[in-house]
Amino acid sequence: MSDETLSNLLKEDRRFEPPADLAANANVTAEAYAAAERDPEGFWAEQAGRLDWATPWDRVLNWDDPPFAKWFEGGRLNAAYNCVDRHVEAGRGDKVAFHFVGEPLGDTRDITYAELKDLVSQAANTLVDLGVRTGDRVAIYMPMIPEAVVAMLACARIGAPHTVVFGGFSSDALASRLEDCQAKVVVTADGGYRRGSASALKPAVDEARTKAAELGHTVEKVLVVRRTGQDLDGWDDDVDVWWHDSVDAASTEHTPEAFDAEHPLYVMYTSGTTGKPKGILHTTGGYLTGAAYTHWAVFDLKPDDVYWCTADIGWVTGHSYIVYGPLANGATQVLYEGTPDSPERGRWWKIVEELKVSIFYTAPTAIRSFMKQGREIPDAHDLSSLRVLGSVGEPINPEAYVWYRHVIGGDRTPVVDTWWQTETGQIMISPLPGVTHGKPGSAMIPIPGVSAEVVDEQGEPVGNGAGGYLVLTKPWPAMLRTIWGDDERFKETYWSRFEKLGFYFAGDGAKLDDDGDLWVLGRVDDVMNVSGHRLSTTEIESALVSHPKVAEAAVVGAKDEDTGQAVCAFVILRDEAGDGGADIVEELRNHVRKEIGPIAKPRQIMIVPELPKTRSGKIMRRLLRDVAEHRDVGDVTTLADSSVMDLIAAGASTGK
Ligand code: 6R9
Repeated sequence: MSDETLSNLLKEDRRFEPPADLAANANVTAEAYAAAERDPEGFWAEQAGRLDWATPWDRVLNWDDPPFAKWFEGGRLNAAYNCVDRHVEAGRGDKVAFHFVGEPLGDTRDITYAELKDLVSQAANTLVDLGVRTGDRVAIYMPMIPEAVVAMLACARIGAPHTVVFGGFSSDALASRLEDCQAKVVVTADGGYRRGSASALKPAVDEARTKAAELGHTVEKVLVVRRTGQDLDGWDDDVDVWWHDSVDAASTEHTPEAFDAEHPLYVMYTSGTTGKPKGILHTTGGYLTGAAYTHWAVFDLKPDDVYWCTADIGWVTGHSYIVYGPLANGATQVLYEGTPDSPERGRWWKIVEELKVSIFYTAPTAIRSFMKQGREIPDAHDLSSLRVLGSVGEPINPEAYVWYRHVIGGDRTPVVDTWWQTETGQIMISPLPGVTHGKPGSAMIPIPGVSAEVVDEQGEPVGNGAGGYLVLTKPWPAMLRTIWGDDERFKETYWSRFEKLGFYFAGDGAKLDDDGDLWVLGRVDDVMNVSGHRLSTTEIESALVSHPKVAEAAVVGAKDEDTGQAVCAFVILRDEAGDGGADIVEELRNHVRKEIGPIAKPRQIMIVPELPKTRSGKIMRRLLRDVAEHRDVGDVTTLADSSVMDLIAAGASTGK
């Protein structure tokens, strides 16, 4: 890591102390760090005590055959029972589990824990009627409606691992996942509401079923929720079953069976750097322990909080922080179906105001798009109910962090920047809102019970003020257990790089500042090498976003004859900046030069209307690299909106 690169980040000197009342009543205190370090297994055993176990475990961690972990060996439990029934049995059946808000205005529905228990039991009975047995896989391809959560919990209740496929994915993506995990049943809906209109889902399932059949895999049944009422062609009476005909008619009695702590809970597909997506396997006891503990600790959850995580359940964040963590903790949540700006740009803030949301968890990309639109939009709403804000998915640029805290949080709310991955299952590195101060752009330190380091090529800790690879040095309960059907790829991808040391390689670059606080720099493959200097894409993006005219920026390294790689930036301007003026490109190039140094000055800056993003808001830099290096744009199937590339390519060819 070059000296210029490091010193730039070390310049951040803004600090935000925890609010006094939050600190005084915080769920976690500073002692937790030391206690967990003294006895990590004892610490996690204590956290597992948050759950109801039908049979207690004999051994907290079996790490005899690394990297294959077994947590809470011998223990048995039911995840759905823990997320639903036990709250009803404890007399909290009337508590709202979900305030569901559909995209069409006025389409709302509150679901209590008692109602959720009935719904999950009914759906579990239906899945059994459809032939699903313990261990069978069920795919879920749904909009963000309560039935999606119900379907996940129904699977968990009968021990059938689910695989949720994001509703924005194509039928090809769905087919390959159905085939890879050999899903017996698909749960879907006729469609969902997005940007003011009904978009179809069921036809993609029909296509995926045909494609899976061509690959030699037969999906036996498709359970269909009627959400939009749109016409459906191609209904197949032998396969397709309406939810309202089956689930609504099923018994609300269903006895949950306890499963082994290591029983598979779900498979979540995530894209690898190359090749086919990896099916990340999570199991029951350790995963639920990790999700429940972190949700309680990192968001300082209290019984009367109204919590809202804006992720889609097709992403791991939706699994850990809409379904398993919050429900295991008996929280009241908002579940919102649509886009942030439909039917108007203030929709999210209207929901926060109306439902008095107190904890809000979203992604930096959303924050930057609100910055782009200007603060008048959130300012028109009363956001005073908010007390903790969270960020996930990418490094949050310091300017976006400060804007989030100031404009959305009214400078009262801590911002927790939470680093974790599909593979980690739970938040790993994050401030604790009542304990740690906030530092814009830094994910700070590992939470209690988690051991992370920044190391060099040899696996040696780099020490404060230096950069390297982010590794996890001890097993943790929600860790992935393997890649579905591919133990070798699991070992190779995550455990081979520092095999002798037994470290988990996260694939992210990071640095420690002089205080020892951690800054995630993005994927290791996002690190550029310009004339022998290592530059992080994140850092140059943050420099661009700190310019008042810039809303969002994506930086890639493109091949360059002189410098090896050259910095190419794609920039979205804030609405109020108009076209930025005639000299905007030079102005921004010089701004980066001033912020970071001459080496980081972009060779090229393109002003674009949109950036290509995945469903979880991550910028697909691979596609931008194609544009920067004048190649045809490759596979766009995992983009949330594939037409974006046409807009960018059109801009690039006109030299804008
Ligand atoms: C939860 C989730 C994982 C990758 C991860 C890293 C990036 C996530 C971050 C962050 C910096 C944060 N990432 N959170 N980078 N700061 N707070 O996003 O899972 O979709 O598997 O992505 O996302 O690069 O390695 P997943």
